[in-house]
Amino acid sequence: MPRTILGSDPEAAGFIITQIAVVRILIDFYRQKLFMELRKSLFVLISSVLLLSCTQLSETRTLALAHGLPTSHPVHQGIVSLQKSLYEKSRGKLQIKIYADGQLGSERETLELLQIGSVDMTKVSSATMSNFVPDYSVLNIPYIFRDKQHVFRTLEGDIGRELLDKGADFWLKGLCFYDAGSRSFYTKSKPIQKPEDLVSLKIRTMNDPTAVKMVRALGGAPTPMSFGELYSALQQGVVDGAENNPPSFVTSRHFEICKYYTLDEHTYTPDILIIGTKTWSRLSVMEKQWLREAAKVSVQAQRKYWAASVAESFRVLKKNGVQVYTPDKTMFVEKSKSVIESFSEPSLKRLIKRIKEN
Ligand code: EAX
Repeated sequence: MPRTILGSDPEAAGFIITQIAVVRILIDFYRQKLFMELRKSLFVLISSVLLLSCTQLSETRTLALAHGLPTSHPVHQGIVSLQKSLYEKSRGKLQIKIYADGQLGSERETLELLQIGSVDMTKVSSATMSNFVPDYSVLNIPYIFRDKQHVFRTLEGDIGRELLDKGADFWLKGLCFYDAGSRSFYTKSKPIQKPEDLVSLKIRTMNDPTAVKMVRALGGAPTPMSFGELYSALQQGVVDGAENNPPSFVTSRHFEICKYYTLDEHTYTPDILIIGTKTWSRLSVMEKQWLREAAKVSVQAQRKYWAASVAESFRVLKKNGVQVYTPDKTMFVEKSKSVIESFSEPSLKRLIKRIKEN
């Protein structure tokens, strides 16, 4: 009699049922496994998408900016306002890390680091810059500017723009100028009331041929060296004096050694914010725009810091017993005329003419 396995043989039926159960469990297991696998892949997919977008969101670029001034200096404060403004404009995507006080080297060394792309940005005096981009030397000619308004007008107009752009030919693109006021002599052992008082005095100059020529024309013995070396050079008598604007004289604490300051205001040598073209070319269009806008903001802020710092500098000088002289400038103007006359290169002569007529 035919019989169903189930009906006729309870043992066999039990075996089959067990087998079916096992198969079901196995199917369930594999289903679950498949589901898990799917879940896993989905998880991986979602997290990679999230991760990717987060990376994009948090992708920041930090530019290293090195300069030689102390952090109490108004030009440093201007750079801090650049840093803040850039952070705000880019919502933290483009940032600046500042290395002040010559931590990464002298102005000259820092410019070389920019050229090879090891440092991204710097702020130097246009005097130092003239060693790399010759056109800048005209800004350091004694008495080429009549007053600060003349300086601002020149630097804000075509001449300033052309100079900033010119740097790119030498891997040093200028972004903006900062106010560095006017420079005057300070000395250790005697006041300078007329150019003759400079005779036989060793005067530190910036590493700039025009500054060297000027001190020589006025009768002093020029001794070029970097700003960072100057305090101990004054202290040890390597030089008898130097020349600079009031905030630099004060924040460097050179006034602790030099007690005579003569406001002959021979030059209005400005400071320049520079970015290496190696770095500039790597920035996106947006990043370039943020940086340009932040530079503009910092120029206005820096002028205010500068004015406040000049006023404060004279208070500090007075409190510390520094004698400040206001000499008859015409003697200095006359004696330093040979500097401007020494410029014979036609393009520089044209530039000088344009500045004077500005
Ligand atoms: O660039 O070297 C100097 O005297 C400069 O005034 C200063 O470092 C700013």
